[in-house]
Amino acid sequence: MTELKVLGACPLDCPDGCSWVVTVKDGVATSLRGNPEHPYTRGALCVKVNRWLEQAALPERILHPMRRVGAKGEGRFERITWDEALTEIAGRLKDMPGEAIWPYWGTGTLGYVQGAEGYAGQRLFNVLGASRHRFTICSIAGSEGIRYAIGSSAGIDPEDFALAKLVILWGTNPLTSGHHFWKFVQDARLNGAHVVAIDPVRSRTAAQADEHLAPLPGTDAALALGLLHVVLAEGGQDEEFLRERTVGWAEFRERIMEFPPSRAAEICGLDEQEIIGLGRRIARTRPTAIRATQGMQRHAGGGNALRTLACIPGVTGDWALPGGGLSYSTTGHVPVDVRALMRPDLRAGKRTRALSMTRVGEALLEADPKVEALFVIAANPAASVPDQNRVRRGLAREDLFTVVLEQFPTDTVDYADIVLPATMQHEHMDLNDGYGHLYIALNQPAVAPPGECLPTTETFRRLAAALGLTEPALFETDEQLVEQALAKTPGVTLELLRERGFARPDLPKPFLPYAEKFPTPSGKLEFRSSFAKANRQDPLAGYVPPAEVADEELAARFPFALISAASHQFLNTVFGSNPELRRRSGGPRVTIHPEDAARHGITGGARVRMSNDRGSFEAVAVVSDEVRPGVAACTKGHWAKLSGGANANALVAERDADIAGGAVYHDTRVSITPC
Ligand SMILES: Nc1nc2c(c(=O)[nH]1)N[C@H]1C(S)=C(S)[C@@H](COP(=O)(O)OP(=O)(O)OC[C@H]3O[C@@H](n4cnc5c(=O)[nH]c(N)nc54)[C@H](O)[C@@H]3O)O[C@H]1N2
Ligand SMILES: Nc1nc2c(c(=O)[nH]1)N[C@H]1C(S)=C(S)[C@@H](COP(=O)(O)OP(=O)(O)OC[C@H]3O[C@@H](n4cnc5c(=O)[nH]c(N)nc54)[C@H](O)[C@@H]3O)O[C@H]1N2
Ligand code: SF4
Ligand SMILES: [Mo]
Repeated sequence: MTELKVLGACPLDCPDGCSWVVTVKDGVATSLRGNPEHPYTRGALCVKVNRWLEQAALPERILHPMRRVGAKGEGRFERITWDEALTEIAGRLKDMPGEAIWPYWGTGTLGYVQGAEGYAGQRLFNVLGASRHRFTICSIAGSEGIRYAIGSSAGIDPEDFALAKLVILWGTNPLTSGHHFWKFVQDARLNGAHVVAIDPVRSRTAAQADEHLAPLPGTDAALALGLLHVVLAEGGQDEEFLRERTVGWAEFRERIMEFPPSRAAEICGLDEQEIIGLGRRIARTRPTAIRATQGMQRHAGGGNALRTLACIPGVTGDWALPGGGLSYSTTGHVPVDVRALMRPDLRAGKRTRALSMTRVGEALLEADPKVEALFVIAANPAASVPDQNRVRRGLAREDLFTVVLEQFPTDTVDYADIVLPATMQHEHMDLNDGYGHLYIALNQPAVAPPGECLPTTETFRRLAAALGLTEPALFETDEQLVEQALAKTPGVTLELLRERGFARPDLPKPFLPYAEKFPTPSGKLEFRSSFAKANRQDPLAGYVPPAEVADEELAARFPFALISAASHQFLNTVFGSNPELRRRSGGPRVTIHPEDAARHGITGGARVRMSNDRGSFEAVAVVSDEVRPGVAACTKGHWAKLSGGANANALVAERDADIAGGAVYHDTRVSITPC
């Protein structure tokens, strides 16, 4: 018997980017565990990925190419060979204008080689002159908002939270959405730090905090300005930092003065004393570290919310202190040569339109020129994109040719013309990092793929051949791709990664990216931003109200603001069909406050229907003061077809956030009635 330990990395869209070890006996993977050597993973994975090997062996795993035989949406297929599949796809693409093709990458894998970080297959789509894909689904509004203020969306190292004396967990639920961060919060606590959560819901995380503020969804920038008002009243600003290191302070100060705590309290639905209390604490506590992640920017004003939050450590001077500042994502600190992977030069200067991945309904039903071919790569838009009913009408178009590369028979697969079986992470090679730490990892294939599954790279190499293309860049191996991606990563080589599995590039610890300089045009933190001005945005950071949450007319018809945040048992819609994780999730649920329950005649355990003008879905009601009045909380990730035909995205609007076209999942008004 041979036994091997193969080092790999979790590919899922989670900040933690865990390193894992697969034990392989006689070619069969017998265990997959967290790598104890990895400073962030430290041996533990999570409730979801602990079931990875079980998931890989589920009987519904897609193992061979298939062609649709039923109506679109029905999910009836016949088995075909790879040759038949590729010949048919190549035949359909041959006479199509390039822009009629939309390669749609999702976040099923973030890998640089097989997934979203390097847009696996983009080289081929460049040669074809396909429409470009705008990655608006997750973090873009906040990233761009922070960039306006500090020049980059990459904040401080989450590990450095251990050095903070005040930790603010703002619109983030790490105990569910990336639990390895919690160790550093615990370390800070052991050193006497106070931990505050700001969340309309008493999430798993908020329940563990020392203090919890529950503002109305989408009002965080008003809260931030109110807190800064108190900081100024207390003299907690860092005058030297403001003078030497910032731009636009006089104007931003005026904006802060428009938000006395009484006004902020009214906008946020908070008690004025809560704002004064936290403002005073911020004024006197150095270093203060703010962890704000994607949840709080899924609102019409989400970009400016993150932008305004990034200004707080600019007023207090925390950006210059170890353990001070803000963390949203680390992407950008560890350089990976994405251009070398995607090769935009293969477009040969052709300009093509960009399509937003959160406006699928609009793009499929209204874009001109028409989208004629859709390639869905590690994505599940029928379940995860706003305005589900409209998305489905688009996917149901008879004249749309849809190819889905998948592992499981998702809601989206049901609309495919051709389904191509995809490998899972322990069956292919990839390069991964984590957007919540500073390590990079090589994922080595541990076992041979089951059935006829192929990695995304190999699928597109074969399609390029079927199309008769000869451009050598379309045929490079996965190993070559990894080497090209790493060419500019200081101190990290393929050999090193093969040996250890992961590496931290040459970055100091603690890591103070902005101790000396901000990567803005002025080199300073910009309260008044030249990037914003160039994008015709308000030059000054500030509060942009939520669209639906703050709409009083809408509130009369739809009294609840619906939040559909990360589920503890699923990762987006990945694991959504895993029987044990579904059982543990209890199925779709919605939590409302006891006062609201009484007013609307809803009892705990009853089936209820959430509705608005776009659609409806059903869930079991939970009545609890975990949510503030006026808010209803459910989770994302439930497959529509396993949940009565719809999920929360049947209710979410196809609307862009204030900055960069981000999605507005948590800015949704609904009514709730017993079924
Ligand atoms: N288990 C698990 N982990 C995941 C995911 C998953 O589906 N499951 N998804 C992954 C992905 S793709 C991402 S992007 C991240 C997201 O991870 P998070 O950033 O944690 O995002 P959410 O879960 O959407 O929201 C976090 C918290 O923000 C709160 N919130 C919502 N709106 C507001 C607001 O306006 N203001 C404030 N202050 N709080 C608000 C919600 O109630 C929720 O508790 O997690 C990743 N990790
Ligand atoms: N209501 C609501 N909806 C949301 C959100 C929310 O907060 N609320 N959050 C949004 C966010 S943050 C995100 S990031 C999106 C995610 O939405 P999507 O980008 O659609 O991602 P997933 O739902 O995870 O679906 C990914 C699919 O990829 C497949 N997959 C995984 N690995 C591979 C692989 O190696 N190859 C191939 N070919 N396929 C693979 C999985 O089986 C899965 O079906 O959802 C968004 N949707
Ligand atoms: S989902 Fe997140 S916590 Fe779980 S194994 Fe993957 S990276 Fe780690
Ligand atoms: Mo995401």
